[in-house]
Amino acid sequence: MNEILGFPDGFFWGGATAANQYEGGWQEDGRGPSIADILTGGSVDKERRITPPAPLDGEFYPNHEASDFYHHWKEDIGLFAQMGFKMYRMSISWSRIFPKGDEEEPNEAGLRFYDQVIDELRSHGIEPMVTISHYENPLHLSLEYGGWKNRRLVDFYLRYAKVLFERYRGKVRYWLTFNEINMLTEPFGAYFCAGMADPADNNEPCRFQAMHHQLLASALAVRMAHEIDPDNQVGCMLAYHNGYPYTCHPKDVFYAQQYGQIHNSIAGDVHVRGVYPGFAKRYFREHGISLDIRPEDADILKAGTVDYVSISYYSSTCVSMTQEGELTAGNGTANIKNPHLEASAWGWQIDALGLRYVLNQIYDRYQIPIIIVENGLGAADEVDADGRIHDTYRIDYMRQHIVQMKEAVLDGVELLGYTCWGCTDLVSASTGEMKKRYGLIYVDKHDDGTGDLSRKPKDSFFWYQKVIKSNGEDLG
Ligand code: BGP
Repeated sequence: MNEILGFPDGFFWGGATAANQYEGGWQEDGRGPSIADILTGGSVDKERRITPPAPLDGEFYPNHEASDFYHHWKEDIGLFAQMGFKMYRMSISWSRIFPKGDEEEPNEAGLRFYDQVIDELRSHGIEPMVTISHYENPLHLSLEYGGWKNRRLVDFYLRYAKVLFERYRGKVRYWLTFNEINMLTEPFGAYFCAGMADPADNNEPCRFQAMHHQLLASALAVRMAHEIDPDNQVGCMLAYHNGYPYTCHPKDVFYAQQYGQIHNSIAGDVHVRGVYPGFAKRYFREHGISLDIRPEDADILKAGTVDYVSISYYSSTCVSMTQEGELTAGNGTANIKNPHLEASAWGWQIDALGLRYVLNQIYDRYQIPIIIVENGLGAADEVDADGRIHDTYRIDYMRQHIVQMKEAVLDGVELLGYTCWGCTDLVSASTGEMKKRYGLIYVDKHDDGTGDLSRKPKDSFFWYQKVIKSNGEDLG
């Protein structure tokens, strides 16, 4: 028996971004508006607002320019290469390719932008991983069709996915169909995941219906990707909700199990096993959720299971039957605070061991490869008097998590890669702030829209460079 003693050769170290939060160029070269373009800025105590059907005069819309990757792609990829990235997870802006989403023909100028990006990555030996849909439906699909509660979006999505699979055949091998599809179990997901702008649609039946349509679209896309190129590897992406029982009362323990089943495993099981689990059926029945699932859907789901699972993991919380206890924020959630953990300035509790726990849990359940495609610390970095950014807290966060990833690998988890979130500073999805920075590369851009967009490596940049060079052995 060969024992694994560390990260495997060829481990995909890298970083991740999403077009809507990073790219900017919102009206360039024929791009149409997306749902992210009508989201105002916000802050930890001021909610972002959705302002359909168009941006309002006098409001600030942080995603319009974002970090302007649209004009800095060559420089940014050069910096990724300097860090030694093996993989870069990016997303493609759907409305750059199909400005309204329901056209027959794609926008060639939009594709040309990604041609350059993908070729540049490959020229540096960086494997691109593409998220096909990351929080940015074309806005027209929301206004005209009501977003993903409408089954017609499945066809529009497949037309778009086909263009990408054909265009990037042989150049992109790793794909993700939908970012954090299971956020649809939370109110946050109605708009971000499904583009359902009407508040009346933000209820469980609509959100699970939208999820069903996305699961169908995903399964059909997996099959299509394999037909177009058998080398394609298509994964799902789950925002992994890690909710510990708040007490050892069996009711709390059981509640925590159910919490994980609903929030992680409904979407995960359909993606990986191709069927809805029994507890989903019971949950739907007992919560008055009656979905439009057609007879042909079972075969579609069964025939389009994913090749690997990817997750975002930032923090953990506690959950309890009684719902009593002080609440704290997490990615798309607010649950009970854990007295044993510290938190980021945004209240997200830092729990590196939780990552090992989660990786084992997922691998025990599915036994297919896993990639961590988001992890990192959102912090209000400042440029110091010496002109540098000393983000030791981010280094500590990443170090602790990488230590636990290695433990999970030693536990036998088949972990293929790690792309830290927001490797270059970008707009926060939940708050719309630039101030909540995740990057190893600083971008001179601020919440009032000022800044010259110049890039500067932070201390974490040089630390991560060493980590990658040593394949995760030198974490000093
Ligand atoms: C995930 C999203 C990302 C990202 C990240 C951090 O939910 O996939 O788009 O933004 O979380 O969250 P936030 O930006 O809200 O800090």
